[in-house]
Amino acid sequence: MRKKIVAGNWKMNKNLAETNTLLSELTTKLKASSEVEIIVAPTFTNLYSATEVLKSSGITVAAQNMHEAENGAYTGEISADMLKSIGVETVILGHSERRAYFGETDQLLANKVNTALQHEMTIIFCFGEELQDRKSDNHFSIVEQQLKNGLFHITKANWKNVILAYEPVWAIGTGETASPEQAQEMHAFIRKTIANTYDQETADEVSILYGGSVKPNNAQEIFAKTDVDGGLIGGASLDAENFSAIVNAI
Ligand code: G2H
Repeated sequence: MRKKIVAGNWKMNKNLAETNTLLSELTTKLKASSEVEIIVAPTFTNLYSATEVLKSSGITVAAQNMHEAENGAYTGEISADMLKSIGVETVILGHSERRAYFGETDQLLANKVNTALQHEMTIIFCFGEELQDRKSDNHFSIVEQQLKNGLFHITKANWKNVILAYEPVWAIGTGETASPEQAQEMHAFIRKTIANTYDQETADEVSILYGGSVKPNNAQEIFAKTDVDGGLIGGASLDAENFSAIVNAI
């Protein structure tokens, strides 16, 4: 059975006090369950306190990014070892905002993936096509390339540390959502691509999340699709009521 996962990507939102308030609201509203794994990704400065607040809540903490090097002269960057040393075991890599605004390429992401795996971290690997790719009917080949170039160098054994997040760029923070059918079609394609490259078992076991304007009013129909195993939630994860409703929609 694949894991159902709902992850909140808080992006560059919430200071320390706001983070603690939202986390304590979440711990009140959401109880640890074997049905769904809940992950939140506050910004770097609040990760340590988040791990403390969430201790024994069943909710885990992820970082939104990390550097590929072990350490060194990389002003402003954060390493895998630093994350692990404060109890953060999961990292989001390849979010479209990192790709678009910070020039993260497939090659760079492949290096970050390797570093995260060397540290036995779990990776939420994000990818997805832009609007022009979908309009020109290239969305499947773009997604396939992103996976092949950034991720498919890993071994079969490494897949136990990987969660995929398909996020069509045209649906991110725009209020536009892929229809449940569009999400299902792409998720099925992703699973088939993994089966062809690795094997069916690997494809069947990896959780594939959908991300892009998931809200309480559309989560249930998206999560109901066979190959959608949960969501990576941006805007709606900043409010305890909304995020809890989305978790409960699984
Ligand atoms: C996509 C998503 C979370 P939102 O970026 O990663 O954000 O739900 O605001 O579209």
